[in-house]
Amino acid sequence: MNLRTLLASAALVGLMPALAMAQNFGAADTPEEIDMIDEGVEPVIRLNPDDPTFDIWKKIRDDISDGREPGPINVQRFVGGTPWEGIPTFFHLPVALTPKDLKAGEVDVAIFGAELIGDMRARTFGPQEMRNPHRSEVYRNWGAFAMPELDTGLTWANDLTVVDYGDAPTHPMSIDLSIPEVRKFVAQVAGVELENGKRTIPIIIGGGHALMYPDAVGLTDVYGKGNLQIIHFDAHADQAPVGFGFAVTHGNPVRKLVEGGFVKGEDIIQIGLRGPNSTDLSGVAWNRTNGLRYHMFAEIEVRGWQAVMDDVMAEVHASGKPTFISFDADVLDPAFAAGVSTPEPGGLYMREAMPLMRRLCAESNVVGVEIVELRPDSDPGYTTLLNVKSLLRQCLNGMAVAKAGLGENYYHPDIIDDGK
Ligand SMILES: [Mn+2]
Repeated sequence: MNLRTLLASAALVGLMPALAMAQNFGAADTPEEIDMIDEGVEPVIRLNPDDPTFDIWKKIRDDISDGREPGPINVQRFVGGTPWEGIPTFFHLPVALTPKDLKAGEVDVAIFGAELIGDMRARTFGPQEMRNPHRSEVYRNWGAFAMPELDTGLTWANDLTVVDYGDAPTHPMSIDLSIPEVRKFVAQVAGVELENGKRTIPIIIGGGHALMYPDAVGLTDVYGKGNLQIIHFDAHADQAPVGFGFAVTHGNPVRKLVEGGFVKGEDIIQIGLRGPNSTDLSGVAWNRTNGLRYHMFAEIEVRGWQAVMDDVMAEVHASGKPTFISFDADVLDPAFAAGVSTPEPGGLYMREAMPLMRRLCAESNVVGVEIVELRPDSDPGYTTLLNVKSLLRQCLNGMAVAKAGLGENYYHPDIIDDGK
């Protein structure tokens, strides 16, 4: 049973007293002679800074820039190639390792991984499997052979400068130690100023949804507290009032961002909430009190997807604030994305998610994107990766539309019309 299930069911059927009772039984079962924690003392096991591996997970190599000019590094040997050969990076993109590389290369988008181990999410392998060319291939041949998307006719791989920026530093055992480092990492990428007056856009591949907290806070470090709009795709509301005593979990980043004053409730739009494990009516009341907008599946059922999508786009246009897209893959129906930590039937179809993702990345002032909760090893068909890679491509396609200065809901005229 995961945190969300536990909390939602406890809240819904009034099991909180039973949980408290279970804790008391646990305490009573512990013999006094082996109780090593004095009453009133925090049960903390101290870390050992003398351990030679204490900070190697976040210590940057001294020689990372030695013997080379700053800028993206193409690690592929040949001018072009097929998806199943070469060195696996996200979409076979060039690599960048430092903010100087991003600056020197005028990099529009830096894609990087972030695992947050702990929080009921072990190693998810989300980022590495997104690089893996033989797991659910998306046919983007590289170099001279890059192909356009057949809705805009644009080839984002050539129109944008996109790199694989490696992975954010995350502790192999502690979510708490990782969160401040991810925040700094995001802020460092988003802080890179480009000649065109824009900044590099970080795209974070997770990893659990606790990432939403350091990802959004890192963006507010650059764009200002209270100055960020979040489009939050999720089956779950992620505003749980509790989290086993932990400050940030996959179940509460929305509440923590609002309570911390980083993002205003009215600047959050949630899409796709459903099912018994999402939230309860007190959570819905919290949303309403704090001014969040939400488009639950019940609304989609009643009004239809097109009407809801039009409302989302109107809400996004009305705001105009720098936009962060938080895409929890469990918003998709498990038929399309079974490889997530908390699948919930009755979700978005790919054909619904694709145009909205493309339009958001084209028509909002998007400054950051995260795709989280990937757990490809629980999806033996790797359909999850196929679909999520495709959605990431649609976002990049949208960014190419924006960079080309093309209009609202843009389609290439030759592609929607056969000319007859
Ligand atoms: Mn989530």
